[in-house]
Order: sequence, then C-alpha cells, then structure tokens
Amino acid sequence: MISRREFVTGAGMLALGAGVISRAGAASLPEAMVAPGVSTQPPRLPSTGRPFHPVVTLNGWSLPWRMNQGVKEFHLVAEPVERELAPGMIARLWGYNGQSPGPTIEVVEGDRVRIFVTNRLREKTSIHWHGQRLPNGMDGVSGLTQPAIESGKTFVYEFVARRAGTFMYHPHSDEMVQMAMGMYGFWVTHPKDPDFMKVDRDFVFLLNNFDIEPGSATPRVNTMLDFNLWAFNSRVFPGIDSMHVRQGDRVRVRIGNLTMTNHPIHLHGHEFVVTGTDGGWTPPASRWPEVTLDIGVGQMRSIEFDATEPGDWSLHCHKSHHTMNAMGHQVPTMVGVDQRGIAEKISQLIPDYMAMGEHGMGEMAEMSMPLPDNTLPMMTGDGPFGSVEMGGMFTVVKVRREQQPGDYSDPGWYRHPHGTQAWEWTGNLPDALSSHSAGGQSMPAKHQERMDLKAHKPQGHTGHR
Ligand SMILES: [Cu+2]
Repeated sequence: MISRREFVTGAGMLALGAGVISRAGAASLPEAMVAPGVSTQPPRLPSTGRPFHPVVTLNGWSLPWRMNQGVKEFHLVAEPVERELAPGMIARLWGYNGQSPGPTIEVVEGDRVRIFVTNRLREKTSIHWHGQRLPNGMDGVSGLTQPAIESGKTFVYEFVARRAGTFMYHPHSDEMVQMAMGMYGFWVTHPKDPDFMKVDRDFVFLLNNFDIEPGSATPRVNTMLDFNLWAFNSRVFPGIDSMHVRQGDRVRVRIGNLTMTNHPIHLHGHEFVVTGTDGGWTPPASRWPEVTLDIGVGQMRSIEFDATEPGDWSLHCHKSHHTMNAMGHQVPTMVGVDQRGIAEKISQLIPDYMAMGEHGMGEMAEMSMPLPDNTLPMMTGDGPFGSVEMGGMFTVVKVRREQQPGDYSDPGWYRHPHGTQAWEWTGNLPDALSSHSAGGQSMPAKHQERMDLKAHKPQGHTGHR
C-alpha cells in the first residue's frame, strides 16, 4: 500500500492522485514528485493541457507536470534508489524520482515540453530522449551535444513533442554503468486526436536486466551479457503485477527493451498485431498476426489484441532462462544423476546440503531451499493449482467479462467453467464428456464439434507409438 511521506503543494501544481507525493525543490523548479511503493498506479486523466487517454505503467506511475505559460514542465531527479524486485529481495539501484525505472512521461503531440533534470548521483549524467525528433542540442549525449550534468547540478531540456508514439529515456553518460544500475524510463507522446488509434487499455513496461550476486543487493555494472535477473520495469515474477482487462477490450501493450539481449515476448490465448515501432505507427496493411514477438535491444514495440478469451493468460519472454531468477544460473545439470549416498556424505560437511535436480528442477520451486539473504528462489510463484515454477519476465493477463470499464483492480484467479479444464485421466471420460457418445446434451455443440475432430484424427500421425 502506498503512503504519503511528505506533501508540499506548489503554486500551479495539478491535483495529485493517490499514491503520488511531491517534494519541495528550488523555488523556480517544478516539484520533483515521487511515488513510493511498487504497485501499478491506475491511470490519471489529465487535468491541464490537451486531452489524452493515459497509459498504465506496470508496477509504476506517470509523472505529474506543471503548466507554465503553455509549456508542460516536468522535474526528473537522478538519484540512488531502493527497489523491491519481488517480495524477499531489495536491489540498491540508481533511478529517477525514487524509483527504477523512472516515472513514465506522458505528453501530447505538439506539446512544448520542458524537463528539468537534477543530478543527485555522485557522478555526472545526462538524459537522452530515445526516438524523439528534437533539436540536436537537446539529444542528451554528454560530450557530443552538451556538457555532462555534474553532480548537484540541474539542466533543462526543452523541445516540442513532434511525433506521437512510444519512446524511452536513459542516460548517455557512463551509460553502461548507469543503465546496469537501473536508470531509464518510458515516454509516451499521445496523438493530438484522442480518438486516433484509441484502445480500451494501454499498458507500458520496459524490459530490463540486472546482474546481482545471490546474497547481495547492488548490480555488477561491468557484466556484458550474462545477467541473472530479467525484469519487467525492475520487477521479476512473482513481483510483477498482472494486467486486468475486460473481455472484448482492445488492449495495447507497449514494450521497450533496454536489456543487453533480445526477448521473444509471447502471449497466450490470443493473436496480436504490431501497431507501433520505434519509428511510429505501422501502416495497417503492414500488420500480420503473431503470438510471439522478438523485441531487439534498444527497440520499442506496441502490440494490440482484442481480449476475446476469458481466463488467466501468461505473457512472458520465451527464452526459458529469462523466466527464472538468479539462483539457477550456476547450478550443474543433475538430470539422471543418482545422488543416493552422496547427499548423506556431503551433508556431514555442509549441514544444509540438499540433493536435487535428479528428476528435473521443478521440485526446486516447491522445496524451501535455504537461500542467501535478499535472494529469490530460481522459480516460484503460487497459482491456484500449485507452484507456477517461474521467475523473471513473466506475468498474467486476466481477461474477465465482469471487469468494469476503467477498473484495473485484480479480479482474482480465473474460475474455469465445468468441462473446460484439463483433467487427470482415470480410465473413463467424466459424465459431461462421455454423454456425447451416449447422445447426451450437456456439452455445448461447439465443444462436441471439437471432440469429433479429435476422434477423427488419423492415428498414423503419432509415429512414435
Ligand atoms: Cu528474454
């Protein structure tokens, strides 16, 4: 639950939504808002400036602004932050306004935007506005387009948001270290016409990665590729909020990749199309249906689908080592290794030793392994039917008929209608299913059709039998 640590009102400041607090800055600066906590903040309609349909930042929030003579003013503060990656693990990161990632910035095409950037790190920084059309001197590449922002200093960036679309921001100064520490954020420029490409729900999150040694809290900043924590918005499963939508909603999910590898993002139960890339909206004739989309390093993609199918649908990276947490990375393969006898000998030397992995690693999700402090299990997460055996880049899209428009609260786990869930074979079809062959009427006609197709499948195709 979100609490207010401090509340200071400033002249001209818009009304603040629940969970957002302001922090006094210098008199001439807009206040630098912070939102403590890690839960997804519901979208807040703009109270000043042009109208738009706000996005929902997964496990995050959007930064309030101040209108100053027609200019939208924001204040970002680069600073050390603590972020809970999932319950049981706090990471010591760098970010903006109390969080990694920093808050999402939402503006409207044509807005003149002024962003004050204060550096509270102990080293210099800068911010690059990834993907934007802007004057070259506002591009934020330290040394090339501006001097770096020294510790304690504030710089001002100002430009017109010329193109609607999906963008990111991140440092362009000691970039490898500052991004490895968690400095980045999302930026959405909404179309001037609020009805253009309108959707019912518009979610955003960044893909990010850390290399944090089990038992420690600070990322290793010189890691090049072998990261061990794969995150959506600096959260890992089961710390990532699920996305809650109403059946029939048109849903957009905007994803930016600021990790050091590509991520094939896979959605269960629905097909989607890519409606936006780094360069803008895709022409409708260029779209084709997908269920998995590979998102490259430094890229943004907007996907859209009609949430027609009720249920709890996984959305995750399809690299299976990206859906597990740090503990698994140095575990030797033990599948098929007979460990009888060895475990007792080792446990005389190491009292906590457990033999594992002989029959696969799924058991690791359920046994309570002794873990170093501040470390998450390799795979974990409780679903309604047991352990989900996941970690890292994994969440759930919950599609419900009863979800009200504008309601982003968690509807709980899906209750599968009778006869629509996989069951354990006990030698007989349950009544509801066997009634088909007996001429019963308890299955809907649509399901009977599917069973007919199954029954008529040629047996020769199962060649391994
Ligand atoms: Cu991945």
